Amino acid sequence: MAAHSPLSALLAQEAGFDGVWASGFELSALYGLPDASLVTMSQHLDMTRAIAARTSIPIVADLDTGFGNAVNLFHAIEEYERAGVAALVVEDKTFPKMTSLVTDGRQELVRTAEFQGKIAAARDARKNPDLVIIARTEALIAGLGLDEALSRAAAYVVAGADMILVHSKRKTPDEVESFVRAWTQPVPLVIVPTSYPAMDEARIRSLGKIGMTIYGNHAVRAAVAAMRDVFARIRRDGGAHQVQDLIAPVEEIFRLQRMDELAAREKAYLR
Ligand code: SPV
Ligand code: MG
Repeated sequence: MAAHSPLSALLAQEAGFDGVWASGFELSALYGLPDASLVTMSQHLDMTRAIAARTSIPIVADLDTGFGNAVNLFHAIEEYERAGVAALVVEDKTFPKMTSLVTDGRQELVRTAEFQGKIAAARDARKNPDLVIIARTEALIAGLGLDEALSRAAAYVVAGADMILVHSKRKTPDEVESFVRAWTQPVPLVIVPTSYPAMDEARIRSLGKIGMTIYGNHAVRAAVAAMRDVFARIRRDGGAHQVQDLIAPVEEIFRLQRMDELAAREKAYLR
């Protein structure tokens, strides 16, 4: 499940998700900015570190394009590995990137060989061989077709990717399903079925080759919908007297903040 903060990551963990997607889109939205390489690596890395400090499930970090070329990516991998992530996703777009799901966005891809160099750099940069390097192809997002997406993904496997993320903005699962059916490499796939939610987990499992599903932006969208509702209600009613059932009790926020630990420490150390 996507997260943009330690709090949203904690809620994802409590809901039972296997991992947290440290999403670039979500963090950009949190700053009220487009997801177009405007939020810096250090901003995203700080958020990722803060998530790691408050959660115990694996973090899949969204490195966008790697914040530059293969040398920038090498540095990013070292930093994110030190931050404690379990997996990293790097996409084959040019830097600065354009967010994937926007209609008629400028979607430019780097050359296949250049991206292979990035995967090689990512592999060499990691110290722990269990750090999962996920190569993401945006060929379908860029409208380059299934053959280009398959040939790029195969080339990224040759370069050493542990998994392949194939992204699509079709409103139906057919494009991704065609990719999955045609995929013959011994490397599992990752999908982000945001624009094709008809692809539910039962359908994903039945395809057999998908090792990870990312709910890409549902945390920030849920937060926006909930805040908008409550804010409108308070404006409409001229007070907060009707929203108690719509919002979490303050005690629930205390629990998420671990106020009990604070109280125990006060008791133990304040003299
Ligand atoms: C993100 O959540 O930042 C992603 C998924 O990369 S998407 O926004 O669909 O490209
Ligand atoms: Mg992203």
